[in-house]
Amino acid sequence: MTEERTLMLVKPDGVASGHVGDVITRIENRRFKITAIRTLTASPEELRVHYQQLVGKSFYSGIEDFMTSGPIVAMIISGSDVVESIRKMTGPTDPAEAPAGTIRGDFARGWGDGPIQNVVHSSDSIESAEREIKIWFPDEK
Ligand code: YYY
Ligand code: MG
Repeated sequence: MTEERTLMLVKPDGVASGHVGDVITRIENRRFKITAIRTLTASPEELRVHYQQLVGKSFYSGIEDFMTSGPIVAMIISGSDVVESIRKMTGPTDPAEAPAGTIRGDFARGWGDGPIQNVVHSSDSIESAEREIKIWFPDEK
């Protein structure tokens, strides 16, 4: 049980539908600490670094259009085993598959054709978290 940190983004659909507070409440209820938070609109350049493993995919342009379509809220969350815990709270990628009780299961609104709109991003490993934190919080150590 080591102290670690992760990155969460509330995506444009989560901000537009008013779920920033719900997401923060869930994080705090689990006794994790939000150690940095900012609202921003992502640039295509930042997103290409963030989603570097998806840039070559046919659906990437849809992800870019969606993720740059409105403001997002970026957070650094700290705590014991926080990376895995926040991934579990996030739920599976496809909101139609996401169980009740997960952020995606409870708050995603629409799915079907086009980019998946699944409310939040969370880092999938400690290494990803440290890489992604540098993109959205360039002044953080
Ligand atoms: O980590 P997670 O967000 O659950 O999924 P990834 O496989 O890393 O994909 C990142 C992001 O890309 C996903 O949240 C939605 C979007 N996406 C998509 O729109 N269409 C796909 N077929 C795969 C991923
Ligand atoms: Mg991922």
